[in-house]
Amino acid sequence: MKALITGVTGQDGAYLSQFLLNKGYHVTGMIRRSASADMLGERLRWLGILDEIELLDGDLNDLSSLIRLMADHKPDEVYNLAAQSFVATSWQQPLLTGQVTGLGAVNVLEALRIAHPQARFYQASSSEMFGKIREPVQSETTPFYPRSPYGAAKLYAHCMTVNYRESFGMHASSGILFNHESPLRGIEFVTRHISDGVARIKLGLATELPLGNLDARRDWGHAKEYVQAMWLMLQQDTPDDYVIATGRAASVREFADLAFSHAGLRAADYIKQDPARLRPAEVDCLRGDFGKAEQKFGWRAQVTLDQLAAEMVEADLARYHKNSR
Ligand code: NAP
Ligand code: G4F
Repeated sequence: MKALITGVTGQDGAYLSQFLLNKGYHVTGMIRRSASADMLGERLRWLGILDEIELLDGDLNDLSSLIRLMADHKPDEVYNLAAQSFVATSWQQPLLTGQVTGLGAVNVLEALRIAHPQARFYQASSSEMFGKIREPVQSETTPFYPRSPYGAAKLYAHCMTVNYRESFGMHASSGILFNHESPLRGIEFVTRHISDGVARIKLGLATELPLGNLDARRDWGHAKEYVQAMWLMLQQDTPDDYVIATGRAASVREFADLAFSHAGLRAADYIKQDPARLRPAEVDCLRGDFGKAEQKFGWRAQVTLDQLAAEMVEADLARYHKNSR
């Protein structure tokens, strides 16, 4: 089996590559041209799989590169994970976010439709589409109300995935994934910002941790488990949309408490409220109903929030120890 992953250098791309390699797949990752090409595969290197993946140039904004990839490689499965994925940045760069996160997905769908329509397609949709939530626990049937340019762009990509499935009979599925984290999470996201901050404070490299809205609640799971759900969706005979979540929600403050206490510290002694980190519009609370995924293909999250926080803090402590040697 051959898989093509866009966004292969990101958190999910790295874990999905590892998962598919273990299943015997030939994995091709699309990477965009960068002057820092030697730094690009850092997460893949961390997992020890960089040399096992075929990396090819392409960009979500460049339809011709996508058509060429589909025509030349004819992958059985295509996972579209590439995006401008940081919500806060989407207010600073709304047009780029729309182009990459929204239209970019349609470029991939078009490339497939033109060059290789029989491939199975996965779109990385997001719980951010629920935004100002219409139901306390969100499922596949909950109405959407995006609260950020990122959420709006993801919703467009999501609707187009459904549309290509219904219009052209393509095997296109959309995973509405709630927040998922890991030691490979980008440092700009709150859980990794916290685990990195805890490590620096523990090692005497910092004295405080600036944070924005401490009351925001998220349904945080472990990325390693979530990429399995992506694959399971594409193994179904019929394409569909699925919520992937743990079903539990915790606040930023609660996650910080877990992370600090894992290092033997008290969060309240170090957190500093930073108004610059507040967002123009906030998503207050997300909590997902994963019942459909569990019923259709037996997926359920196993890792607890405490285990996740501990793993992330340990990994950041290890990174600083390694760098200081
Ligand atoms: P991530 O770590 O931010 O990775 C994003 C990837 O997209 C990177 O490989 C990046 O490449 C690539 N990319 C950005 N712009 C591109 C372009 N124009 N052309 C080609 N590649 C481009 O994101 P993630 O956390 O792994 O998430 C994977 C996907 O799931 C994203 O679409 C995200 O929006 C979505 N999602 C994530 C979560 C979550 O909690 N993690 C939840 C729901 C949905 P560079 O390395 O070159 O920057
Ligand atoms: O970690 P975050 O930046 O993730 P956010 O905005 O929920 O988005 C992530 O999850 C989405 C799924 O729902 C993905 F689609 C998206 O790509 C991304 O992976 O922020 C989480 C919460 C927010 O409410 C934010 O306001 O944490 C709050 N927060 C408080 N202080 C902070 C901070 N967020 C960040 N990044 N940094 C802070 O200092």
